[in-house]
Amino acid sequence: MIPGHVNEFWLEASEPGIYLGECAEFCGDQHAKMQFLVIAEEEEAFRAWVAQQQQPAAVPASELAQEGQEIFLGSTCINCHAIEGTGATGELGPDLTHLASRRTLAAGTVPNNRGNLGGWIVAPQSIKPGSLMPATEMTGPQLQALLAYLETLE
Ligand code: HEC
Ligand SMILES: [Cu+2]
Repeated sequence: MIPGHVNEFWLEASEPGIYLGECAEFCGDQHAKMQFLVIAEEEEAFRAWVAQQQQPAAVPASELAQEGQEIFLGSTCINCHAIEGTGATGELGPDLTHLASRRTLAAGTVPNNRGNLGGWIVAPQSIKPGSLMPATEMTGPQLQALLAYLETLE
């Protein structure tokens, strides 16, 4: 969160469960929208999750999702986002390789579903003013294809 400064911390959950974390120091406009979920699991389930998260993104199967991937790779998204297994290696924004497996978008701001994802892409500032993601203009059909692709990123 602080450019050039690496913070490390240790979380200890004594029982499996979902715990909500909050940024604890006022750090800017969207401080209230800086949450994170800690999902604590039994070791076996955790290891399976890690192995799954280390896989590159699956090649999209449907024609619509393939079209969406082309739109993603052909637009500014790749300046800021990486998707393992594709040519997208941007580092300014979150890695999207397993986007569809996340429960929320933009650091706990909204639930991760199709409506919020579409709204986020065309108008991130309306969901989180001051966010470092600019709006991307696209036609309705382009957005639908892009969403079909992003939803394959389990
Ligand atoms: C200039 C850099 C930039 C560009 C271009 C950009 N993004 Fe982002 N994106 C970001 C940043 C920074 C965030 C984190 C925003 C936050 O949480 O406040 C983000 C967040 C996201 C998220 C939420 C991810 C999560 O885990 O919460 C998605 C989905 C996303 N971007 C998709 C896209 C798509 C699709 C495009 C292209 C149409 C795109 N972005 C273009 C910088 C960018
Ligand atoms: Cu904060």
